[in-house]
Amino acid sequence: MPVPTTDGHRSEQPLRVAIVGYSFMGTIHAQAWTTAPRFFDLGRGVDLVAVSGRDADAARTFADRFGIADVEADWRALLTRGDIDVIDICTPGHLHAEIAIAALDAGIHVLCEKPLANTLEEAERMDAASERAAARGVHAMVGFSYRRTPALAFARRLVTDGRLGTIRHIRAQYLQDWIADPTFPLVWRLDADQAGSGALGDLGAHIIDLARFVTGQELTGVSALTSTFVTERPLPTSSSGLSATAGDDPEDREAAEPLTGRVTVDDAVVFIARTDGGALATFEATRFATGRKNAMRLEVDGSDGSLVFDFERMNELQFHDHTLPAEEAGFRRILVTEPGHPYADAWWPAGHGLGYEHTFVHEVADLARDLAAGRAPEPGFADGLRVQRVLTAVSASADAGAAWIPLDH
Ligand code: SOE
Repeated sequence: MPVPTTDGHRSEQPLRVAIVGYSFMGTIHAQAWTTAPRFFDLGRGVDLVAVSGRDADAARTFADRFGIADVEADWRALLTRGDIDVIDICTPGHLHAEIAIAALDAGIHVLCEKPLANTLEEAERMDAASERAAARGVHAMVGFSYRRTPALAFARRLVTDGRLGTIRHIRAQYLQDWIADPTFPLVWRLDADQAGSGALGDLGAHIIDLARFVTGQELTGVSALTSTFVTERPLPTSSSGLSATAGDDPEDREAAEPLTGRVTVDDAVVFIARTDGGALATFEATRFATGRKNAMRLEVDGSDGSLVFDFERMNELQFHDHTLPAEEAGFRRILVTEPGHPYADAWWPAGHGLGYEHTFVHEVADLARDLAAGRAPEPGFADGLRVQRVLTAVSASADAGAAWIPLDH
């Protein structure tokens, strides 16, 4: 179903998108694709052409919810239909490489959820495929959606404009608590074969990318510790997004105890790092910070000022201008909702604020505009690969008892 553009006209040639995966990320991406052309000038509409997923009934329900005409049981069918411009990969990580490389080789643009891959080897192959494709005008983006939070895009602008001076410290945390209960079931995000890693890849990847995005610096070495606090969990009977239910084996209702399985990923990670700009950095990612729901926090301290951000107050940025007289300086709260702030003028009057889903709307809007202009979108697979190198070094360091692992970008 073609979606109207901001000027109310139906474009003759909408951007035709297929989504692979229909759970939490698939849903928020579908919502984003549907909303983006209504608020941003993409030069054309967007047509959600097809969805692909394992469970045909669930995929059909998803398709009906978003007005998507076709359900393909096998994502490979998307490659040969000839009516798809972008494949949007919202699957668990173990499927990213195969789908992304096949799509790019077939001449179809790709948006791929983060982390880019489950292994460095996969990420390298994906980056090579994206370079091959770019030479033919076919592009790939990795879904580090938080880059499109207005306050974080504004933070980057302040750093780029020199308002922080020389960066000395980066302090990044991503704190959630959705698996703190030991009876929470063994969902795919807790299975290394599907997810690659745990809090590290799921949450750590975001804050590594954000540290790079906001400061423009790369990590040059890491020393890390990880922990898995709950090693055995009940098997799920159903799951959707971050919620799930556990129960008896449906095949054996006589079973006295729920069947359990082993958690094969980290529950939490902490690591220190140095950057190529001479800063010291600390990172922490956990799903066990009770009371913290989506506390993605970033602090940056520079010689001329400091920034503080917390996604649980995502419309605000704290800024201390250290060049002011001491009597006048101090952190002040900037409400990042003025028309001059990134993305803000597309939405509501100042102070009315945005939410989690808007970051995804901004992501697909930027992608659509870049594709229309023939530009490579950011972050590309090269960014995903850089983050993957850090994830791999963090795992290697933790395995070696917090050994220092240098990184060569
Ligand atoms: C789960 O921890 C999760 O959904 C992540 O996978 C997303 O990337 C993040 O945006 C919210 O939390």
